[in-house]
Amino acid sequence: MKMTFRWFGAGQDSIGLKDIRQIPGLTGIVTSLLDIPAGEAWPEYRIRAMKEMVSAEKLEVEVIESVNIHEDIKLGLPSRDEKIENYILTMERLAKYGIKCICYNMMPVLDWARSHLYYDLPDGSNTMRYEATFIQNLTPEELVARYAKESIEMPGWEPERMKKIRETLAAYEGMREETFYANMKYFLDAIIPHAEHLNIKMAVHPDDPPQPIFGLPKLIINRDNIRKYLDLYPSKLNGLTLCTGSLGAKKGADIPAIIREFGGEGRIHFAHVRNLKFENETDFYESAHLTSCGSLDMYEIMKAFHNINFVGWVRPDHGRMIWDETTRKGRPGYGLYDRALGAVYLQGIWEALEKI
Ligand code: DNO
Repeated sequence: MKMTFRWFGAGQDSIGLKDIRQIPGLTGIVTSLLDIPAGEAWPEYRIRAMKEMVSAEKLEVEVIESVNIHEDIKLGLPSRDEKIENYILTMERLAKYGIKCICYNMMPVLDWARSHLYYDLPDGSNTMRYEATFIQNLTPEELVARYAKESIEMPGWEPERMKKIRETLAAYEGMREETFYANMKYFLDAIIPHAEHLNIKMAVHPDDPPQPIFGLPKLIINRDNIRKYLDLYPSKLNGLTLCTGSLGAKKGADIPAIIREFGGEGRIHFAHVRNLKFENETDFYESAHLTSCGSLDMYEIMKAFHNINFVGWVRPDHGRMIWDETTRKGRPGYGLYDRALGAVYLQGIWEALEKI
């Protein structure tokens, strides 16, 4: 595996590449050009500048997280073709600068969601939390306003997207699951041949959390639906970002089995590895990465990756805010220290697995 770290980009992240570089064992970062709206082609000069900035710190950038999918594509609107063409242009330009994997998601309207962004834990740190009834009692606008007040910005909750939230939610009303799958297939049919030609691994991220919010369809949430999605275009380049925290937020999900099944077929390209602690059947908070801190068995998860000889990219995922980060403005879940501890912990497990 290659251990990486998420960096939101110049001017978009309070954490610098110089700090990230000091985390032991990292090969590189995963990043994006967050200011470019979904549906537009990424200009080559921007990709080049990003690449040069990261290379100057002796870090690699081989994974983009994310190139977002425009809502018109998910909804299957006639305007999707132009957005898909732009997506392909972006893929071509990224390939030219050494990008080997693109993470994206098919979540309708909202990327990941939490009820609390800075939930206090007894040890003085804080973390993100998901309380299902809390979210159900909010309107979409109230949730967006809550995030806007508490955070500089949630990745995936870009202000431009959120301005049209009511309109976009309405567009999904009554959409059947099969229509959604057909729209995804239309997208995959168009882009995967280019991914094959460019040798770019496409890695869809599961829906987070794996339960409906505001009545929106949530499809990529479990083993069967992942199978269905990957079968829409049976190419190795149509693969998965295995996110333990997203799939693992469904109680009872067998993450190691999912890793063995899809990883064994070479369909897992990128992994987000983190833990969470269940409070009841649906609610959880995001704990430190250690097995002893949460509900997921991180040793079994890493062992499954080891069993399949995983050579793809891994990153620690959301961390708690610790050591005074609580007072610093930052993107929820993406402070420096707890994620750095996570990166080192996961590498420790890996080293032991290599030596057993
Ligand atoms: C949250 C992230 C997601 C992820 C996208 C991928 O922390 O894991 O926002 O980047 O869903 O497109």
